Amino acid sequence: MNAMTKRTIRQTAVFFLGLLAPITTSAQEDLRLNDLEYFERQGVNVLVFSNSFNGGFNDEKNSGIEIIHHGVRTVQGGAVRLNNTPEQWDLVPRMTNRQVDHRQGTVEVAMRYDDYDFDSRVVVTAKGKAVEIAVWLDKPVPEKLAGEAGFNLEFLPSQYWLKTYKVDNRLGRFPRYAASLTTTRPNSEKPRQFKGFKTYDDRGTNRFVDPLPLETGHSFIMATDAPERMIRITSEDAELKLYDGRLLAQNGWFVLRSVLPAGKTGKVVTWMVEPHAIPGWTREPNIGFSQVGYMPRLPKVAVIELDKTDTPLPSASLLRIKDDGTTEVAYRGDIKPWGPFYKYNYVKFDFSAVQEPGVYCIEYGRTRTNDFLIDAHVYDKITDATTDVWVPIHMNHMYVTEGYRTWHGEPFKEGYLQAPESDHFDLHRQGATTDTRYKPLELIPGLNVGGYFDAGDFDIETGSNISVVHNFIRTWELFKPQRDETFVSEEQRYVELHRPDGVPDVLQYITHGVLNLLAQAEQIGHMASTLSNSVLDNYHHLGDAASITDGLHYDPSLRPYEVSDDGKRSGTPDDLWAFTTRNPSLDLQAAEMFSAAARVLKDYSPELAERAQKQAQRLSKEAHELLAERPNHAMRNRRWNRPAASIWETLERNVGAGLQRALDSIPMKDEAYRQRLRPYVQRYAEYIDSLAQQNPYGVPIGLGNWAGGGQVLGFGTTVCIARRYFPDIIPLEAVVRVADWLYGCHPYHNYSFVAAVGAARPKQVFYGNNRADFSFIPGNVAPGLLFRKPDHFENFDDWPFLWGQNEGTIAGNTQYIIFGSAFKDIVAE
Ligand SMILES: [Ca+2]
Ligand SMILES: [Ca+2]
Ligand SMILES: [Ca+2]
Repeated sequence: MNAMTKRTIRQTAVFFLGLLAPITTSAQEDLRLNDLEYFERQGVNVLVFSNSFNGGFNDEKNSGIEIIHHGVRTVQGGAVRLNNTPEQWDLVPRMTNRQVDHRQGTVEVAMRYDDYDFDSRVVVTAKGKAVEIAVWLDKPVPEKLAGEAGFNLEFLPSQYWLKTYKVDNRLGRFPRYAASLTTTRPNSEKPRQFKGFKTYDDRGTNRFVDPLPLETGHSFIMATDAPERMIRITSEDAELKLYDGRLLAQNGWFVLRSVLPAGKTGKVVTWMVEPHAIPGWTREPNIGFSQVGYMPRLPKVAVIELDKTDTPLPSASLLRIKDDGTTEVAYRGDIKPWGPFYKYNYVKFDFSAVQEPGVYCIEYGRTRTNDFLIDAHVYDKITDATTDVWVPIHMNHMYVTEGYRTWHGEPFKEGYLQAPESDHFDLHRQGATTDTRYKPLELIPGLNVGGYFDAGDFDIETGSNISVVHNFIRTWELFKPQRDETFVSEEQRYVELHRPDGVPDVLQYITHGVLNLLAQAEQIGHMASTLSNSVLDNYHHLGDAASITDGLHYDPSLRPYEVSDDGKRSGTPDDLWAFTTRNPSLDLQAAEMFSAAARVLKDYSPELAERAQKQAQRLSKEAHELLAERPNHAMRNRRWNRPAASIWETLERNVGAGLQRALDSIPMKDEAYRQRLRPYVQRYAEYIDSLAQQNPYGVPIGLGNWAGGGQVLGFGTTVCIARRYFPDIIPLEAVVRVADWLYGCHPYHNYSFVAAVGAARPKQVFYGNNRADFSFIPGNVAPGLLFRKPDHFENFDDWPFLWGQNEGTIAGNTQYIIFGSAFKDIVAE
């Protein structure tokens, strides 16, 4: 019997038996290695290094052996590791070989730690409903790593906490919060961390913290009380130990581990891992729709994501929730198949015909969505939380308060030191020369003013801060928003949310960005690449930004943790550094921004505008001279370094790359320009059309290691502004796609990617700087849907710590303000 026949029989059975339990044939299949090179049975996928440890930020909790269990990636990190509970900056193995043997049903991976000249192999073999994971060594574990190297597998805390486990014959429950035993050991015993950095401040003890196991045994059954998470793991040749990684880092996972035996070669550790599959399980349909709701006359199309074994139903209904709380069918319509896209199958339900304002929900088979509005005003508030809450909370060098709550005190009062030559943990470098008049570790005066925290961290990324100012300038020039909900006093270094002060907030936000960037240009002479942490142990800070550093100037003549008699200096090297290697192309970006800022600020703040204009001219002149000395410099091809005429070349080459800039120029140009642009807008409309063929959502879906939210916002903004000038070419339907996507019409789940905004069901956790509280900062926009190879899209909403899906950035969130403003403007037409 082929799979299709089986499915048909099962579906038919379900159909005839109504809602009785489905027949369970397919769930009884064994695990088999599929064409996408992972082990599969209905409800269980076991991936073996489909994603290896090579992301930008070391251990991203996204790699190694992974298990997608009833649709949720709950297990990852399966590999030979050097710590009981590895942190982000602990060493990760480099995959040196991966071999898939379909005949034997095995995947073999070779991995290597270059720092220790240590090689190992892991062989995974399907054995009925389980996989055998075996670790092989051709040479014994290096002496330095004996007792440290082990095979680890990590379990997602938010899916396992509060659930039971059984170890041999003992019972236990996964803790909601980490509160188990630890010990300390000499630093000399700790395997090296990334580039030799240290994630911890040992307070002068010279010892590191090592978690002790919660349990030890040879047989583990995890989640005996939750069939969708139940996994049985046994080992006859090795002891299994369960650890809680959250003791060291809030983003740690539960870790099951077997230390590799010293002095041995061959097959040294063997585990049998059997993830339970619920008989007859089919993934619930995910009905994607806009949680913000719909305007009466706009298109309304839900995209329904179905398990590939699920047979689409012929129709779906829109239910109206009446004023007395009862429901009635407002519309019943056909389901239109779209087809497969990666792991799932997609159908659509178009209910555009319904235009009567009201409260509605969608019913598809047994699945009913939460309610949403159809109303003319549903989009009115989509940018308010971002402008009124998210942005001011990210203002650096200010005390920020809201009602009874203080978001943070004034950070980095001691200012910034000249970075010495160094490598860095957040992908920065300081070259051999400082390119400034300052000596390494000398205080650069005046930099602790203005600027925005980068994202979930607290550094000032100069490039991103330039984008922020650009985005606010664009918002101002396009829409002139007079909204005033924020009190900003640069003199008092004080910000209060929801307190109008008579000045449009956007002008204050531009000013705040410009103040830091101007300080860089004036004090350093050019733009710093970043103002960032000098030590890793305060880079991963979670808490009040004002407590990242001690606020005292670092004085190396004092002992660590010692404070000078006058209370102004300390021996703790926690001050942030300015990375100052000169980059003329960054200076050019800054010059362009300063020039635009001078234009916007000339009435509001003439003195600041004049300073900005002065730096714009100086930086531009010097940068062009420096670039001229580098004849083959790649920057020659960058847009800001090309004459204006080249816009047509750019459009000719790639209409997507040039259209936004071309559209932005329309107000300054004549009718002939607009006519010359028409064919390119037509070409862009064809691209928009082609997206609807590529995926069921019709937006550009990124497959990178950071989800493609920024790309979607950029696309949405271009579509909106193209529609503004060429409504006969760009259909209204294209405009709503991006809003639908952001607010819930996307794969995996149907929650809005924008925190707390107008939506019935926004996401509940984000990778903001309050992520340790499993919370969010209102107005944040998640990068969204992260692709894991070979066929899985994901956005966790119970685990905030994966930055690639849940972190919002200042550049991205201010881009959202432009998109939201443009979108409101277009749909109001
Ligand atoms: Ca950063
Ligand atoms: Ca204001
Ligand atoms: Ca300090």
